[in-house]
Amino acid sequence: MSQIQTIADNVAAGKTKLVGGLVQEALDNGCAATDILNAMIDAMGVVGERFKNNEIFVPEMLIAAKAMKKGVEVLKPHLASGNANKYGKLIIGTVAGDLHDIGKNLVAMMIESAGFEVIDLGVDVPVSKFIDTVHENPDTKIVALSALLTTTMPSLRDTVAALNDADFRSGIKVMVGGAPITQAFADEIGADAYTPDAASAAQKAKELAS
Ligand code: B1M
Repeated sequence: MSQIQTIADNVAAGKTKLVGGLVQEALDNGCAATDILNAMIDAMGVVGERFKNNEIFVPEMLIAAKAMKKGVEVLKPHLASGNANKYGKLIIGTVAGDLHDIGKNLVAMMIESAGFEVIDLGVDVPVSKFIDTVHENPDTKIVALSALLTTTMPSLRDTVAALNDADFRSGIKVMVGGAPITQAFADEIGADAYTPDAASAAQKAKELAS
């Protein structure tokens, strides 16, 4: 079995203590950081399928997420190029009611490495927190919102609506993303941009800030 497959299997099985070492070993043996990352993302897809089929439950999803976070921690220096603060400030968070943060963290990491100063508000972020943070940081260029559940798509809609009504709206751009989000939904709720993954989010953020 390939080293990358072993990493994916251990992420899916939630073997947090093993994953860091396995990722380091694969890197030392010349595996590409992006290949390792993609395999870990696929592993979370497998975990999601198992959950959907009632083969595993929330605790198993949670430990798989912890294992993936450990792997990303080891990968981070190999994925991020550390282009210091060339494009200005970007505020990011997962919308209210939603606790998923792996995708949001990857987006934040890629955007930071593309040259933004990232203010990460975490998960389950109330609308008012996004608004207050822009007020506290009037030089903000972009607000980036993540939502992973169909049940938190209305929360994404509310957050974008509040940003669209805010006095600072003409000075910022609003980006959205997350597995259930589509370009059509982004257009419908009045966001400036939708991207499907972390790499395209970083590319789009640079375009919007330029
Ligand atoms: Co949850 N969960 N979960 N979960 N979870 C999903 C999302 C689900 C698809 C699983 C399934 O049923 N197949 C399903 C949602 C179904 C739906 O809404 N249609 C689901 C469910 C149902 C739930 C609960 C409701 C379960 C329950 O309690 N009964 C519950 C909700 C809790 C809440 O949020 N209120 C729940 C809880 C959890 C855990 C807490 C246990 C854990 C999260 C831990 C954490 O994040 N720290 C968890 C996990 C791990 C998952 C799965 C297995 C993996 C998510 C993940 O990290 N993927 C997930 C199944 C799946 O994704 N296939 C599932 C890897 C990550 C890299 O991908 O987050 O999609 P993703 O991010 C991508 C893109 O979406 C995009 O770029 C990223 C990288 O390329 N992207 C953006 C994300 N944000 C972006 C922003 C952008 C642009 C791109 O611009 C700003």
